[in-house]
Amino acid sequence: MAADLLLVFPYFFDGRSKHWQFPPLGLAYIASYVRSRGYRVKVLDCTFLDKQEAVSLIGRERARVVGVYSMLSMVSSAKELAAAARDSCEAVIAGGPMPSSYPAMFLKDFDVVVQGEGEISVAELLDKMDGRSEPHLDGVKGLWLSTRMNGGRVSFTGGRPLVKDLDEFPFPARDLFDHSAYQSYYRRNFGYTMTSMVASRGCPFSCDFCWRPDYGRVYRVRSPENIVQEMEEVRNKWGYERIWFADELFIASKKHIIKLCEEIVKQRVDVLWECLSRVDLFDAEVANAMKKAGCYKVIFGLESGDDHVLSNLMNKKIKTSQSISAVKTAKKAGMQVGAFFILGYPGENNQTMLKTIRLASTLPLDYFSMTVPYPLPGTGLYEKVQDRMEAFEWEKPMHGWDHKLLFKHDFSLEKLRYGMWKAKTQSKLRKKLGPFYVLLKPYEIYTDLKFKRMN
Ligand code: B12
Ligand code: SF4
Repeated sequence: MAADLLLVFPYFFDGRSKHWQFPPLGLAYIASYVRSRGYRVKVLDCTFLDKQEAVSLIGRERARVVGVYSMLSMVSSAKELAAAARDSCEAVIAGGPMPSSYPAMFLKDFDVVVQGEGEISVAELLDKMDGRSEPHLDGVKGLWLSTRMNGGRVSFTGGRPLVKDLDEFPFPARDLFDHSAYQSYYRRNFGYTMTSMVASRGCPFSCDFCWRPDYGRVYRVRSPENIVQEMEEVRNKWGYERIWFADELFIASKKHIIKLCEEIVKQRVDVLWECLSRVDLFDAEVANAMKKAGCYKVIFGLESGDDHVLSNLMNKKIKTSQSISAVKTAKKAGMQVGAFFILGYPGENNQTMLKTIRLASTLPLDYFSMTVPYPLPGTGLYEKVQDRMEAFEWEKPMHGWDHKLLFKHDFSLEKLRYGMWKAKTQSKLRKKLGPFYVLLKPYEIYTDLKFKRMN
């Protein structure tokens, strides 16, 4: 029987890179919620498919409503797949990070754009189409209605209030995804299996470069019992060995994280996990509790090695002394430590960038990524450079050395790439040479000078 709702993840993995791939949790959450209201739901996850296959599966399914996810790197394929669905369904709807921040960009190709948290908006939309409630879509909050759906004019039905208690949502519908494909990809490339989970939604901070329109600044967290129950399911039912917590702010309160760790230990969940953390919320007590509960890796958003850049340009509200202390504390607790840095934030100079390069290469990090600033629509960073934007959409995910400047910068991409290469090289050499690294100090001074001279 045809599905009431077909949810499409329009991402086609090229198979060439070796990066993380996860079933999209947003779609899995919508699927489980809508299913709990009695609708038939299917998911078309294109990660391991090719486009032709996806197009013909959409046509064959003939679902009543087709919902397509989109983030920055998927706008064109989301639109292509929407076009493929158009003739065989009653409505094509869009949702996810890009449609939430730029509904107008999707209203030509889609009938409805769902802005923000999707579970209840989609369920109420299906109720209308199914005749369970009176048919006018303007009664459903969080929808942008296209001209086709609204008598020739675009309209917005008003903001969707956030659900207060996240425990009310059923766990994401993992049964709708092909775990064997994900797991064999992980085994082949990493030697273990890992999938993602989210324990909270939203973040009360306002870092200048960070984009969060789906859940905004209101922070909501699931109860420790509810989180641990899902961890058990991921481990025991789906067989994943590791979990990556994809939360924007995994550690927001010491009390909560310690309770969560105690619950994991109490329930004896035999799974390793990793998460992101801010440095100001991380101390020895938290680190030890996390390690005991199976956290083997923590990744910090350190961003810069200069306090002025951190507070005045990035609004990160941390200091480099806190970064250094958090990394050391995590190492002492026996965790692997990763970090993110941004090099060349608008307003930076040679000195501040060299401080970042030095911090990244001197801290005892197991891994770090350094990128150029990426202005995501809707952020302070984007506002600062919007009149200098040269490219907008990222056709493909950008990793490693693949970076590209999306705006006309005071620094060349070549200089920033050189800075990133210098940070990586210095860090490798320090690790290799230990105390003998002093012998390479002239090399560091020479490359500092070269970096300064580049435009
Ligand atoms: C996990 C993750 C990844 C994973 C995998 C993605 C996946 N398969 O899930 C990895 C690590 C591979 C990844 C990579 C990238 N990511 Co990413 N990623 C995330 C992260 C941390 C969590 C996503 C998640 O699971 N959220 C939890 C679920 C429950 O929320 P949700 O997805 O928003 O879904 C809700 C609503 O959006 C809505 N909704 C979602 N989908 C749909 C669909 C329909 C039809 C409807 C109606 C509603 C709806 O309802 C959902 C439930 O409430 C987010 C940040 C975040 N916290 O959201 C960034 C995020 C989505 N990524 C982002 C970016 C930029 C990237 C990269 C482009 C970065 C790069 N290095 O190049 C790549 C591109 C990858 C690709 N494949 O093309 C940005 C997107 C910004 C934007 N405006 O589009 C985000 C928001 C991070 C950020 N703040 O910068 N990412
Ligand atoms: S970077 Fe992290 S702490 Fe800052 S606003 Fe984004 S999610 Fe919150």
